[in-house]
Amino acid sequence: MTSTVQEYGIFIGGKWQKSEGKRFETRNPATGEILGTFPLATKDELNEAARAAKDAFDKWRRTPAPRRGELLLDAARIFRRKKEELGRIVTTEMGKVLAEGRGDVQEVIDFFEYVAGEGRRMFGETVPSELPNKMCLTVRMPVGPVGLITPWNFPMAIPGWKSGAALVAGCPIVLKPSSLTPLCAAKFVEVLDEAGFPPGVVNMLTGTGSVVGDGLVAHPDIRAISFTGGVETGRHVYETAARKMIKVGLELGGKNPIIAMDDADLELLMDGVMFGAFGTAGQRCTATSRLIVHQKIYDQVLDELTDRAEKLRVGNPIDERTEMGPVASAEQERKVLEYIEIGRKEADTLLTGGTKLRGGAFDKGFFIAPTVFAVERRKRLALEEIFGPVLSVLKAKDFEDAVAIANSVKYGLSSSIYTDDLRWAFRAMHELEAGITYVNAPTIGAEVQLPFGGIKETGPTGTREAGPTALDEFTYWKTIYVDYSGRLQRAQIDTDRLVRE
Ligand code: UN1
Repeated sequence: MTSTVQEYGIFIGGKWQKSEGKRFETRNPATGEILGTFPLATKDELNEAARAAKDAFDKWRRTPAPRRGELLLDAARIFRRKKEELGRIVTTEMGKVLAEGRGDVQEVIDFFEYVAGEGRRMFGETVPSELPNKMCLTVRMPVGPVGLITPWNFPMAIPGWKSGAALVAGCPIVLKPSSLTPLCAAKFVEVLDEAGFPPGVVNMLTGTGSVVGDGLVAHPDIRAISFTGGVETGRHVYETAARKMIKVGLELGGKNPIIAMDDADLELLMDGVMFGAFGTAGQRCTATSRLIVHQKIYDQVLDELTDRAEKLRVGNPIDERTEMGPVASAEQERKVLEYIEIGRKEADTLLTGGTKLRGGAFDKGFFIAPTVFAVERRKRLALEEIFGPVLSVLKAKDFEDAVAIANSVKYGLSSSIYTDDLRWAFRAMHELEAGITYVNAPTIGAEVQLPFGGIKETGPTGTREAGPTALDEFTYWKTIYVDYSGRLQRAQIDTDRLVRE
């Protein structure tokens, strides 16, 4: 029996359409099974989607924000109903373990519920005027149609963050998902469609970075871009957006450290490091990719870590017992193995792992053993983002040295310290160069009601997704002055201090 592979289209103006473009496949990274085929949308289709978003803008911006929020709440309810089905799709297409696949969907539910409430807040300010019978206020205005370019590692959650904020703000969206996870994107858009967003408010195009991604950033009708991905692509997006003089939100990866002080609770530390480093097979922007250990506990930590990493159950992520799945693609596998090779060449000490897993079911997928290297501070494994199950352990003399190592990279997304000493904890909160600092918890696992983003090359434009700050990417501030005095009043000139009549 031949099973037919489902063909998906692009979503423009409220309709699924066939595309003129060639097609590509999406596969399960654990088994190689083909999950569907998707179009490489063409330049014309991109223009059509941008046009649909532009045409929808006027009505959508005039739809009261609480109503826009209600549609997100409706979508959240559908996500809740379909959570198991969608979680399994995340796991099947992207390779994270099932608990995390469900978590990916949960993050959409959480954020949609949260940001729907922004529809009823979206506070501005009222500010006193220096003149009598005059009022001043600020309101948020939507920037216009926006382009959302999303990665494969959170194939529901990140489209959820970006679209939830854009939609409640009043911006129609054109979503361009990663070509590794188009099925998740299609399922995501199906939910928004079912929730009943008006035609043109939600659009989705699969395709190449050069046609769809670049095309979106450069398109004159697209008024802001929100991008999550690698630094080099981010730089290119930033430059193109700058030439067009539009807003751009960038979230570009990390080399996130956990500092382990000599008073750290070791059991707690090990649980945190294992989850932070090998959760999602290390493929989170927030993944713990450096463990910076106080010299006094260094040897003990290395021993424990090696032991724990060797016990981790790697396998098909759809099996509930699996603790770590494959990496997401052949390309990812190649990149991670390349870094392992660099570690070997640079004479870093390989403590465990360092190989592609082979034999039986492993041969069908992209499985890499949980890998731990002891690394010196100036080595490439200590500085560069790997985005895979590879942890670099570094030795620090004391707290100051640990912070210096932590801050020595070009990234600044997440960070963490394990200690029971308040002085170290509070100093770390202030001194770690990162958008997020955890105390006695790993670098992953941000919650949606708080700002998420980084500094340095992780977040050069200073935007923050999630939390109340999510709206900043998609709105600008309008300042309004209302003079009800009935005469011309001149700021800075009519300086009489008292009202006399
Ligand atoms: C990412 O990897 O880009 O904090 C996002 C976390 C998740 C989000 C990660 N909630 O680990």
